[in-house]
Amino acid sequence: MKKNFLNLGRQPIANSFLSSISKKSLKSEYFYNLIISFDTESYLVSVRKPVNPKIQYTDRYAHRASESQTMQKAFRETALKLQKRFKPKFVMEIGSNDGVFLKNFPKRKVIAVEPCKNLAELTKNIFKTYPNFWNKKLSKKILKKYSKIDLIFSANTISHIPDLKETFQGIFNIISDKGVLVIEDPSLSSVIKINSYDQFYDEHVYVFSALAIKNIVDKFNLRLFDAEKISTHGGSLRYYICKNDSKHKNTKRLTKILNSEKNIGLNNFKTFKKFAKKVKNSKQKLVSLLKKLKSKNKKIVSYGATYKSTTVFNYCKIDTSYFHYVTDTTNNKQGKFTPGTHIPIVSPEIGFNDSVDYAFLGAWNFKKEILNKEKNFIKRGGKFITHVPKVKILTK
Ligand code: JHZ
Repeated sequence: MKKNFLNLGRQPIANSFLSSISKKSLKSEYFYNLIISFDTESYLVSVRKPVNPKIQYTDRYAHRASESQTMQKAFRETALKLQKRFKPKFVMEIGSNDGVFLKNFPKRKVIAVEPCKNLAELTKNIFKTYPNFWNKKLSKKILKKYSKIDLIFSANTISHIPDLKETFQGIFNIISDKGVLVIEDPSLSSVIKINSYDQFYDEHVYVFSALAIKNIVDKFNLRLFDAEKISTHGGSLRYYICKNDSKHKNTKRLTKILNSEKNIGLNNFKTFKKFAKKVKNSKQKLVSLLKKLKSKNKKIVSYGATYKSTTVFNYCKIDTSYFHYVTDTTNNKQGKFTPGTHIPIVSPEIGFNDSVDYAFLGAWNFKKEILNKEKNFIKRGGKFITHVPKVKILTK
């Protein structure tokens, strides 16, 4: 049974950066209610009413996975590690974005699946790219040209596809008997521990735990045989899945992770009710801190026009009355406006200058990379604000 535990209010599509804030474009802005629920049988945490993927993954998709050094390095290391452990003849990635993972493999050995046409365009001349949504039909189409796949990788994508049946039946069709499916997604345990409620937005239809993944894949004759904690996106889990009767042995570290999830109560509705209270508290603290700084005439900007910020800004009702603008390195976000709250987005070269007193870390998951890059800002007395794990002004 699905039980709701968190209401993050009226939200726009996290990726719908506006080109203009004319009356016409504001009128066509799409909103939905972001309500999060827990399934008491499968332990799956999900958006109660997912948005139609066709309005999310368009030819204007903004996120480029290569924008951070941290992610480039993480994907390079993951590719090497998987290559060494599984020695795949062929690798397929579901949700290949700008090719940041697949570029680490010989280009004749890879297949990319990327439904956002603008992203698929970026890689189609480098390696075989299917500009399609992942589903059973596509798995059959690929199998007409290729043999079964021994390594399927998908980072920050499986959690985005509402139809689990299409996802996993398609995977079951195409995975070889000895094959491995490797999934990475932000972990529910981290979200609960660090109160990163902004991991909930339209695209994150699911925030998985190992407990939930184990239950889900089991329904599709697949088996979770290993899992690993990774540091990306504020704490993620990497899941290793194979066919049910495959020889891959279940690992001790998987048992450890499953037990630790039970210990923190990821199989218990009460945990989520408690979390919802902490989220409300975080909102109050953030808004009162920003009000206080504004009353002292401080100039505050936000650093990184993340999808996560869409949740924070709209839930906390933070707009241009608090933030002058948001800075972001991504070309196709610059010159636009944040979804729902309409704060201008500018390049850091223009906006991250001496006039800024405080910068809210929208991209808090890259705190280390950003603090390292912005030493001069800190040296001259500029300060970062974060809401994760607690609302505070960073002193270091
Ligand atoms: P970042 C996206 O979420 C969407 P977002 C998606 N749904 C998902 O799951 C995750 O990614 C993986 C900028 N930046 O990665 C670049 C700077 O400006 O936290 C990005 O626009 N300066 C697929 O958007 C943004 O911040 C910098 O120094 O929450 C970071 O976005 C750095 C390091 C980044 O993901």
